[in-house]
Amino acid sequence: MTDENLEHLEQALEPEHFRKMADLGQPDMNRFVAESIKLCKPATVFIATDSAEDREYTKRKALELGEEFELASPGHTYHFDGILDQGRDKENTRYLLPPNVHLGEHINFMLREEGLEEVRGILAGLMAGKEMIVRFYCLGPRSSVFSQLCCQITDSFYVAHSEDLLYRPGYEEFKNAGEGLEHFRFLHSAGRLENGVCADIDKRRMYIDLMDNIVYSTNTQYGGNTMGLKKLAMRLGIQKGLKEGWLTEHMFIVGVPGRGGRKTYMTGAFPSMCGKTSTAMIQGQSIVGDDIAYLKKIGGDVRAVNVECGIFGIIQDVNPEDDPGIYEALTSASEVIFSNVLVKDGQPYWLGMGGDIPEGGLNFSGEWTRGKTDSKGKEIDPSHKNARFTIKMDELKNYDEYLEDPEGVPIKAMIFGGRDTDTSVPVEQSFDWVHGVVTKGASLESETTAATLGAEGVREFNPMSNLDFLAASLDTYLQKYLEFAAVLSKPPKIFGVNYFLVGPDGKYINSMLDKKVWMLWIEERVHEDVGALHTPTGLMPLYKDLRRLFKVALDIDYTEEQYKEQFTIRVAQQLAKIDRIEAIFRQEWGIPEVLFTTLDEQRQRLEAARAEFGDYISPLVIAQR
Ligand code: SPV
Ligand code: MN
Repeated sequence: MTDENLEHLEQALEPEHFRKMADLGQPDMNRFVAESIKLCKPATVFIATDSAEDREYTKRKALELGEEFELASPGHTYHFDGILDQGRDKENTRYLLPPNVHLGEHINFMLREEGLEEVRGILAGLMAGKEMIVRFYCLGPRSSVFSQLCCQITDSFYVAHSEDLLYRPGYEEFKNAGEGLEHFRFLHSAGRLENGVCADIDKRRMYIDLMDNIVYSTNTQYGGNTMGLKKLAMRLGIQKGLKEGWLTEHMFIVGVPGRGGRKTYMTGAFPSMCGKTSTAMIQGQSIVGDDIAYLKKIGGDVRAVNVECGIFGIIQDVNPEDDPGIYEALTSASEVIFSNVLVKDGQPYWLGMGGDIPEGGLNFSGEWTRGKTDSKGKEIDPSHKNARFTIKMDELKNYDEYLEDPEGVPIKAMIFGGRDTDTSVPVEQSFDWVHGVVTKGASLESETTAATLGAEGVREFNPMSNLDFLAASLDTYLQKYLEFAAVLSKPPKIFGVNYFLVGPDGKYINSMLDKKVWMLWIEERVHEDVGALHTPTGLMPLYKDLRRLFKVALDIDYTEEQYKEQFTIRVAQQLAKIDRIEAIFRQEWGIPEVLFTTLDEQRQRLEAARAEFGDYISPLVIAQR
C-alpha cells in the first residue's frame, strides 16, 4: 500500500529527516506531520529522534534564535514570555465538540467544525520562514501499561527544549509500538514574534479536538499553553482514562517516611500556586512527581506514575529556608531554564528568593527598573509571580528510586487542598472513600492565583483541582471517580489539607513548614498508628499526636492554644460551603445522588453540633465529650 503522506514527506523533508520518519513506520504520524507541513508552511523541518545529538541541536537553536539566553552558570538559561502571556489562558482554551455533545456549565467549548476552521485559519502559513520541530515523547515511564505516546510539533525551540527536560523520549517507543495505537498529537506555533515574544496575542488559541486527540495552540509561548505534553495532554488523558477506567489527575506523588523505616506513597491535588510542589519537596520525603499523575488499579492497589520526568515549577518563594531542595537544584543542576525572572549580570533573581533583588535588570517587560508600571499603571514586579524554573527530576537529590518504574508506586493516601482562608481546618481525614471523594475532592474550592490570567483571590469551585482540564461532563467524571476505588477492599484514604487559613487579624495561622507535620500525621493515619477525633466534617488529629510530631519534625513546642485556633470547626462557614457546592451540583445534569446525600448528611451533623456547641467548636471540647 502506498502512503501518500510518506511520499509528501519525501518531497518536503531533507533526506536525513525523511529517513527518521520512514524508520518510525507510523502512518498516522506521517499523516499528522505531512498535514501540519502543508498547513503551517515552515521553511525547514527538523525531525528529532531520542539521540543526544538531536537534543543538543534543540538546545543550541533555542539560544541561536534568541528564545533562550545564557546565564553565568553553565547550562543555565533564561526565557521570557510576553507581558500579556504569563499564564494559562482559560478563556481561549476550548474543547471542540460536535453539535450533539454538551459537557455542562463548567466546560469551555465551541462547535468542532467552527473551531477547526478558525484555528486552521490562524495556523495557515504561520511557520513561514521558521523551522518546524517534530518530536516524539512518552508520557509516563517507558515500556509501561500506564504510558501514552505523543507527538509534538512546534516552531519554538524553547518549547521543544523544555519538553526535552520534562518528558521521556518516545521516538524509539513509537518505533516499537506497531500500528494503530491511540496517541496524542499537538501542533503549536508561537506565531509572529516581535522582540522575541508573541506579537498577535489576540489570536492566542488552545483548541482541543477530543475526537481526534489533537490539540492546537497558537500565538502563545507560556508553557502551560504551549507544551502539549503538559496541561493539553492532561485533557486528552482524562478523556482516555475515563473511557478505560483509570484516572488522570492534577497531583503530585511522594513517598513519606514512617515508623520502622517504611515509606508510604501518597498523591496530592492542589490548584496551581497552592503549595503543591513545595509539599512534594518537603525534606525527608522522596518525590515521584509534582504535577500530573496517572492512576490505575493493579493487583488490588491504586498505583500511580508521574506522567513527567521533570518539573516546571513556580520559582517565587524558593529560598534556602522554605524550599532548600529546589533552591539547591536551581543553583547546582546541570541544566535549568528560568522563565520570567529578573536577570542582571548573568544572574537570575525572583520574588522571595531570600537576599536582595537588584533595582534594575531585564525582565518580562523588557528593561526594568523599580517603579516601572504596566499599561494600566500597575507597578511591575521584578519577576512575575508565575515565573518558573524547568529542570529534570533526577537533578533533585530526593528523587524517588521508583520514578521510572513501569508499574508505578502503590498509593495509600490521596490529599486534596485549596487556597481557603476561612473554612477548612489544616488537615483532616475523611470517613471513607465516598465521603472523601465528595467532601474533600469534588467540593474543593480555591482562590484564584497568578497561574491563570485574570483576577486573583476570587473563590472558585475546582473539583479535584482538575476543573481546568476536565474533558468530560462533571457527572461522568464524578461517577467514574466514585467507582474507581470503591471496588477495592482497601481504597486509598482521603485527606483534606488547607495551608491558608487566617485568624481574625487576617494573618495566616500556620507557618509554611507546618505541612511537614500534616504529611507525617497522614502517614501515621494510613497505618492506623494514631487515633483521631470524630467531628462532623471528618477525622481530625489529636493534640497529643501533633505535639509529638511538631517536636520531632520541626523542634517546635506546639501549644494547645495553637491547636485550638487551627482546628476549631467554623460551622457557619462549613454550612455556607455546602450550600455553595450543592447549588453548583444542582445546576449540572445527572450528578450522582450520593453527592447530595453525602453533603446533606454533613450538613445535618454540623447543624446538630451547632445546636450543642455553637458556631465555633473547639476540638478540645469535642475531645472531652
Ligand atoms: C499549573 O498551572 O497548574 C502548572 C503550570 O502546573 S502550567 O503548565 O501552566 O499548567
Ligand atoms: Mn499544575
